Amino acid sequence: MHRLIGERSLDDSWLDEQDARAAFRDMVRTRRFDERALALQRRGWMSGYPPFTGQEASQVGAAHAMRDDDVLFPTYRSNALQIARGVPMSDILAFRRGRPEYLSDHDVPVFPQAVPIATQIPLATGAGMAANYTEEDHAILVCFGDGATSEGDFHEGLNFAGVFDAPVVFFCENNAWAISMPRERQTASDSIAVKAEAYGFEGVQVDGNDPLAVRETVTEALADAREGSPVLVESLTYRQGAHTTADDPSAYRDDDPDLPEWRVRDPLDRYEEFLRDRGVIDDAFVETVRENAEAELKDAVEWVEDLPPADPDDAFEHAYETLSPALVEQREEMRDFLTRHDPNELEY
Ligand SMILES: Cc1ncc(C[n+]2csc(CCOP(=O)(O)OP(=O)(O)O)c2C)c(N)n1
Ligand SMILES: [Mg+2]
Repeated sequence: MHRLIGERSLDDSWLDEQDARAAFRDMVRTRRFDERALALQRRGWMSGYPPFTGQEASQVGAAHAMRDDDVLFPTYRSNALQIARGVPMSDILAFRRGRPEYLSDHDVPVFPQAVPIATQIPLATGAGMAANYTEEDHAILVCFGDGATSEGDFHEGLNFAGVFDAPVVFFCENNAWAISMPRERQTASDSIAVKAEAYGFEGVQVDGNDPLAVRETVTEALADAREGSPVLVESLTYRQGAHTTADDPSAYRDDDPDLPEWRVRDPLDRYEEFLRDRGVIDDAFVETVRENAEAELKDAVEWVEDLPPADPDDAFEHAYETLSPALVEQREEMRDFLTRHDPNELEY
């Protein structure tokens, strides 16, 4: 398997013009989505938002490597991956406004976004083991961050996958930070990829800011997984913005991170330049892609604004068949609070 980092990136040998344009289109779509979602959050449209800007190449590359029937386990940070897989933007915006996920009838096999760190990893391994039992040949791609690798769930999930030959690609987006915790303080290992060795399968690092390299790597990894060899992919990328809209990164990192240029440089600018240099895209193409993304977003936002308001009681649904007494009490407290406050007047 390749080790695709740094100067070997954006290699012409992986350049299929049609696929390359499709990746560019999805990177523009998702970048506009992220910018718009942040702006909407700022005016109180949703309570909080975790931006992914800087990780578009990583997520679009992985999405384009997946087969239609491959199953995705996303996190709160993987919106670009979901959108590039075919989840409508409106579903994700509605979710962030308190609606159940995936309101539309899209047919992307995707699990709910995991917010509790790493909990999705053993579930994804279980889904892979289930595919083995039922003799289906789809694979699973599970997303998580560098911080998730310090959780027990990460180790349990990878251990089971190794022992039971689960068809799973463990897709770790190493964006250099877990909120305020830098990668060097997260683990003393040389890399995250190297951890796969302990579970008896392959780990690989890829330049996560190169959509072609990520696509190539994840395609190979999914093929191996289907053959019974799970793979851990460490996608080296960078979180350009805040952890979430509730975070202020200036409190813990300066503007000049100690990372190579390819890692911190904007992946969209870098990729656009690469494609323009080779005549794969031009002004007219870029303009059309931007206009289409804008129109798609406008429709998505309007669709969500036309929905009836979310029911606050939904926050207590879907986890337990019968609510525990403590949760019943919390729901009463919330209902009482809402009789005294207008949710639209609350400051987030
Ligand atoms: C089990 C659990 N512990 C703590 C948190 C609080 N928390 C939210 S995001 C986060 C950091 C995750 O970092 P990483 O895995 O690198 O993902 P990133 O946010 O960088 O995409 C933490 C500790 C949580 N959501 N779940
Ligand atoms: Mg991280």
